[in-house]
Amino acid sequence: MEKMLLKRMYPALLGSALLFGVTACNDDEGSDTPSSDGFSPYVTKVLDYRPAVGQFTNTMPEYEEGDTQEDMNRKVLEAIRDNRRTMISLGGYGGYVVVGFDHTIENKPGLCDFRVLGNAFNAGGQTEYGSSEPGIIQVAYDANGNGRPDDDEWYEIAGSAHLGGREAWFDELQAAGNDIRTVTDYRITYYRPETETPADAEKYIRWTDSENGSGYIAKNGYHAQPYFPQWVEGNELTFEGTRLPQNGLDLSGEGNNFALYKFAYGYADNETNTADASAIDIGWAVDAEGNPVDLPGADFIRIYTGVNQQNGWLGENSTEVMGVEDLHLLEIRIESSALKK
Ligand SMILES: [Ca+2]
Ligand SMILES: [Ca+2]
Ligand SMILES: [Ca+2]
Repeated sequence: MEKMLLKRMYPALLGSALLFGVTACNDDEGSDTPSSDGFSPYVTKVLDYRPAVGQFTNTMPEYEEGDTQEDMNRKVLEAIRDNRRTMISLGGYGGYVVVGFDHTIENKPGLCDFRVLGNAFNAGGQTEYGSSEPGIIQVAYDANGNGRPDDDEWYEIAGSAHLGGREAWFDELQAAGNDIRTVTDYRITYYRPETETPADAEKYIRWTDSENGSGYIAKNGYHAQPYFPQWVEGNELTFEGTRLPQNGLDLSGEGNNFALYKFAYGYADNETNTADASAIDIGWAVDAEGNPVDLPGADFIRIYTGVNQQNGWLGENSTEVMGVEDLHLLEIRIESSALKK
């Protein structure tokens, strides 16, 4: 227990290391293995799971009649804890999950600190695109030590398309009609459908957004269950956050071969789980004005679907999550500067 407390406190001490004349960083090198300190490198808590509307909502994980929010949180935890790697879906834009750990994921200077596992893959023979459904990542350091992520403790990881960043494919996809803007303070509302068997499947669940946009989540032929999260009360579902550029391009021109282009770094479910570019440096966290913040670590991580786009028969862009890994506990060393090319 004492060791646990020390470990828990350690990141908080880092910020004041100079005051004490401590060169603590080096002492800790190499000791962060699961076997020596007993901490899990994986998710140990699910605080909230609120997917948006989507073709995998209510099935990943499965909603059963009568399930409450707590039941769904527990099902998500059963899926993604302990390296189980069972996929959960966050649905369309804005859907999110909030997870926690049995320790603080340390923010080591110059190094990536964790990665969110998803199901992104490259199309055959391609490095630029495949299935990339980027989730935006936020981190919270429990500064007031109350065991909860308070509203003023959240900071967003500024990935490659944040802060005016551009991707190599922007021009090509803009020419194809995609909205390639990154919009901060974006807000979307989905409306509960009146029927599960719409006469026009393309007009199944309506949404409106803060950009004066509106549209529908279509019901496709592969997934017949309700797409509106069934344990959520009320007829509207609203999400807010940053909205990323639309990264889906129909290569066929006939709606049957969608390439989902990859962002350079800093998102979930965007790169393959083994690629360095799927790793995240807590040092990339920024405040609401885009200024860097210097966090000692992360106690909680929130992931939300970052793109609002329908991709033909693929359906809506939805971030999937299979877990989170503390790279330091797993002794995986990835220098973050190498990812920011
Ligand atoms: Ca770091
Ligand atoms: Ca707190
Ligand atoms: Ca995915």
